[in-house]
Amino acid sequence: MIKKGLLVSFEGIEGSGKGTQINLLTAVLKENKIPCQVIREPGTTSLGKQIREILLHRQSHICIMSELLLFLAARKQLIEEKLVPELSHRQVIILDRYTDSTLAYQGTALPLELIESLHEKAEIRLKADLTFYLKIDYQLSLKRQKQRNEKQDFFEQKKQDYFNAVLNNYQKIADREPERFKVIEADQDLTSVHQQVLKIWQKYEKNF
Ligand code: Z5A
Repeated sequence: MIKKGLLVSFEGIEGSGKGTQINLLTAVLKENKIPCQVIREPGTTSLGKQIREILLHRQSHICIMSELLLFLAARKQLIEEKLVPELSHRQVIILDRYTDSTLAYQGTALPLELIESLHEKAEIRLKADLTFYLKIDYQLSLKRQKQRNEKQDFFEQKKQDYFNAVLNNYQKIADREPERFKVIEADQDLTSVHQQVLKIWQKYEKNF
C-alpha cells in the first residue's frame, strides 16, 4: 500500500475529553477543507461492534488474555477492512483510541513486551503518526463520568488502583515516544485544551 493518509489517534482515560476534542479538531479540518474521518476502536467494523459489546457489557468472566486477543481481533479487522484502503487516499483518519489503549489498559495485567509481540505476530504494524494523549487524573475522570450520569461499562466500574496503573502505562509511552505521543494537560477548560491540540496539529500539518 502507498500510504497517503495520516493516522492521528486520541488517547486518555474515561472522561478525558477525547470525543469532545475529536469533534473540535474535525470541525477545524473541515473548515480548512482537509478530508477527514473519525473511527472508534473497537466498534467501527461489524466484527468490531460485536467485540465491543462482548468486552464492555460482558455476561460472564473473560480472562485477561482473551480480553487482549479480542481487542487485537477487532484491531486486525479494522486495519484490513478500513484503515489500509482508506489510508491510500490523502486524508486524516482520526482514531478514538488505538494500540496505546491496549498497552495502557491490558498492560495493567500483562507485560507490555508481550502485548507488543502479539501485535507483531498478528501483523498489526500500522502505527499512529501522531497521538494526542489527554492527561487527567482519576478523580477528575470520575467527576466527569458522574456528570454524565450514564450506566457504567466494564472498564468504568474499575477502581482507582486500576486507573492509576493505566495512567502509569500511558506515562511510560510518553517517556518512550515523545515525538509521536504528545501529552496535553486536559484538566483545563475545553477551549484551552483545544488550543493545545491545534498548536501541535498546526506544526504537524506542514508535513502533510
Ligand atoms: N479499551 C481497552 O481496554 N483496550 C483497548 O485496546 C481499547 C479500549 C481500544 C472503551 O471505552 C473502553 O475500552 C475503554 C478502554 C477500553 N475504557 N473505558 N471505560 P470508550 O472509548 O468507548 O469510552 P471512553 O474512553 O470511556 O470514552 P468517554 O467516557 O466517552 O470519554 P472521552 O471521549 O474521553 O470524553 P468526552 O465524552 O469527550 O467527555 C466526557 C465528559 O466530560 C463530557 O460530558 C464532556 O462534556 C466533559 N468534558 C470533556 N472535556 C472537558 C473539559 N475540558 N472540561 C470540562 N468538561 C469536559
